[in-house]
Amino acid sequence: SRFQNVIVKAPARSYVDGLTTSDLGKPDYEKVVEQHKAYVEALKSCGVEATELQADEQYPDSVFVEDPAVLTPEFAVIANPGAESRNGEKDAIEEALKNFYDKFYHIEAPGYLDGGDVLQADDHFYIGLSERTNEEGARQLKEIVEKEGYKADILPLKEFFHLKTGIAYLGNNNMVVAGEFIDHPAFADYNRIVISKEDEYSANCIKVNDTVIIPSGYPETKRKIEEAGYRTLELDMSEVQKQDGGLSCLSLRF
Ligand code: CIR
Repeated sequence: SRFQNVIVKAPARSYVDGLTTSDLGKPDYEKVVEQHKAYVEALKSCGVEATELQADEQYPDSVFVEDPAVLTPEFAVIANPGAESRNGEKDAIEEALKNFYDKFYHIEAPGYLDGGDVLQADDHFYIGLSERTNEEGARQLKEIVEKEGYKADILPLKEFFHLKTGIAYLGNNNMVVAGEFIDHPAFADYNRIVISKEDEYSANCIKVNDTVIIPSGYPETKRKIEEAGYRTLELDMSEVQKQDGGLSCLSLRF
C-alpha cells in the first residue's frame, strides 16, 4: 500500500524535558530540530505530502505524533495516550486529521492506548500491552478494527517500551523483528528479518512507499533490508533516541 500523506509536528524547546527511560543524556534542541527537518525531507522524497504542525511547548513529547492516533485508509482512531503528560496531545491531532477523515473512533477511559503499541500488517493489527496501553484500551481498538473487517491480536509486552520499538512491517510478508518478537508465535508465519541485540534500535524502521527509512549506524540492518529487496535511506536519530523515540514515532503515515 502506498502512502500519500504524513502528519508531523516540529519539536518544541520543551522537548529536552520530555519523558525518557534512556540514559543517553539530554537531547540538544538545535540538533533535534535539524534531525527532524531531515526526517521531513526524507519523507517528502518518498513521495508523500507533509502536513507540518507547529511546535507546542505545553507538550514536550508532542513531536511523537504516532502515539495519539491509529490510522487506516478508511478511518481514524483517536487514541488515549497512557502517559498523563501526553494525553492532551490528541486534541491537536484530531483537529489536523479532520482535514483528511470523515470517520472517527475514540479510545475512551478507562481504556488507554498509544499508537506506538499498534502495528498494522496488511489486514491484521497487533496491539501491545505496555506501560501505556492497557487491556481495556487494546480491547476497544480490537473491537473497532474487527468491526471494520480487520483482524486483531493483543500481545502482552515483556521488555519493549512500545510494540513498535521492536518490530516493523515492510509488506510482502516481510517482518523486521528484534528481541522478544524474534521467536514470538504471533509472527512465526512471516519472513522474519532478524535484528541482533546490539542493533535493536534499528528494528524501529519505516517503509514509506518504495523506501525503507532506517536509523544511521546499523550496517547489518541496512544489509539485511537491502538483501530483502528494498532501497534504504539512513537518518541520524541520536537526539530522538535520547527521548525513547524512533522513526515510526515521528509521523502518522496514511
Ligand atoms: C514518551 O515517553 O512517550 C516519549 N518520550 C517517546 C515516545 C515514543 N513513541 C513511540 O515509540 N511511538
